[in-house]
Amino acid sequence: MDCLFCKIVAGDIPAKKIYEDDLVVAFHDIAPQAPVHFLVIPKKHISTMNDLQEDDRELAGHILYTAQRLAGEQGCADGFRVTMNCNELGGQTVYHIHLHVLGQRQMSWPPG
Ligand code: IU
Repeated sequence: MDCLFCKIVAGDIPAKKIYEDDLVVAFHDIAPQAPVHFLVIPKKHISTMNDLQEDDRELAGHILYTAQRLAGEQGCADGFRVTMNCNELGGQTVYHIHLHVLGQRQMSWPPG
């Protein structure tokens, strides 16, 4: 499968990884939108949030919990934002789900 993030999981494309376990990988975003901006992705290929299945509920929770834990480790315990874009209308550009974690700047609402 020609998926960029699957290649990062496999180690075929370099990424600044900050965490890895049997289910997820986290790495710094290549084009950071905040002083801290990393992505938490499942090792399993799931194209969009719409493709999550009931069996993926534990994995989805693990992604969220990993984001919280790493946000603290990256100095964002006081506040941070998580975002998962879904499909073109939601601003998704890479079709392997990823949770953005952004921190160390003031966030505003609504997002663009
Ligand atoms: P999006 O939610 O699908 O729009 O986010 C994709 C993100 O993946 C975006 O922030 C990119 O900067 C990031 N990214 C990356 O970290 N490494 C890459 O090799 C590529 C995209 I391509």
